[in-house]
Amino acid sequence: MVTTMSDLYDSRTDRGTAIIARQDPVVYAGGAYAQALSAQQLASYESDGFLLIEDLFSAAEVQALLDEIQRMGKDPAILGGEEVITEPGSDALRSVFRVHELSPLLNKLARDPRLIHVARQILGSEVYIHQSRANMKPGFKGKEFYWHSDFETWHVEDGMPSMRALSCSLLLTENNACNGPLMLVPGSQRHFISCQGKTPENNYRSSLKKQEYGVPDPVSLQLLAEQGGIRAMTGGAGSVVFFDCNTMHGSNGNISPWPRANVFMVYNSVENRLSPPKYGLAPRPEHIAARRGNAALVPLDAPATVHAGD
Ligand code: 6CS
Ligand code: FE
Repeated sequence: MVTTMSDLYDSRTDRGTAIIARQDPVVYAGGAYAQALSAQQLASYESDGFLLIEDLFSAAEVQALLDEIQRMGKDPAILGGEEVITEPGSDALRSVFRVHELSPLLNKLARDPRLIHVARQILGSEVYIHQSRANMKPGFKGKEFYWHSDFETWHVEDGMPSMRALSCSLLLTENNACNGPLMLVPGSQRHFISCQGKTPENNYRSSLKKQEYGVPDPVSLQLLAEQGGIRAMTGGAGSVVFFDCNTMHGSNGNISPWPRANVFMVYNSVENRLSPPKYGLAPRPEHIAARRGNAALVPLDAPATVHAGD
């Protein structure tokens, strides 16, 4: 007889929608694994499911990163690759994935002490990059990202076992009320919304332009928003938002003239490496969900290791 462990976070089965209480911590190991956030910042992250830190990067650092992303967005070698996603209905650049491996400057950003130590502290272990991307949200053309929990997708489509990952979004332009800032639902990280609909093969080919599966139902969304409200992550370039992998979020289209460019690093715990995807789905490509490139990242300020014979 084959017995299978039931999945705590079942989603996209033929059952209806459901709200399931989170069984995983939000802050691991009491937040003692690394020292980056104050006790107050950590408590705020734990209760809201996110934390906005303004002006974490200087104007010069942001400019260098923006220049690099804009250069990548014009590089024929990159434009011809599968890492590039265009906006639905136009050729405008929506996202570039795997930026931490396409660019040495972005690789350094992934290992920057201001980001990686926050991830290590919250996740209570060493970390690696599960996914990185630049989202361009160009003026007039940038389309919305509908409400979703990243974990719901990563659990079903990538086989991520637990809620032990977080995203960090570095604002490369000002994010204001008009250009489609990230919106988060405080407290939503404590509820897993099980979604309806069976995932088609190769879903990522369309989902990264417009998500159709893993979309939460309106009743659950209304409940979450009534409990926690909705907070828009507006701030100047150089600000950073850290948010839990299960925090409900989305953003509106950008009909303003001002681009909204952000770079995302998704840190996953080395104790939460990917299993096979659910329901026999084929694994998504490496540039969307790292399986091979999952060695612990070395922080930029880590003491140099002494090799035998040195
Ligand atoms: O499918 C994914 O992994 C991506 N999709 C969305 C809408 N957000 C998270 C992630 O970048
Ligand atoms: Fe997301």
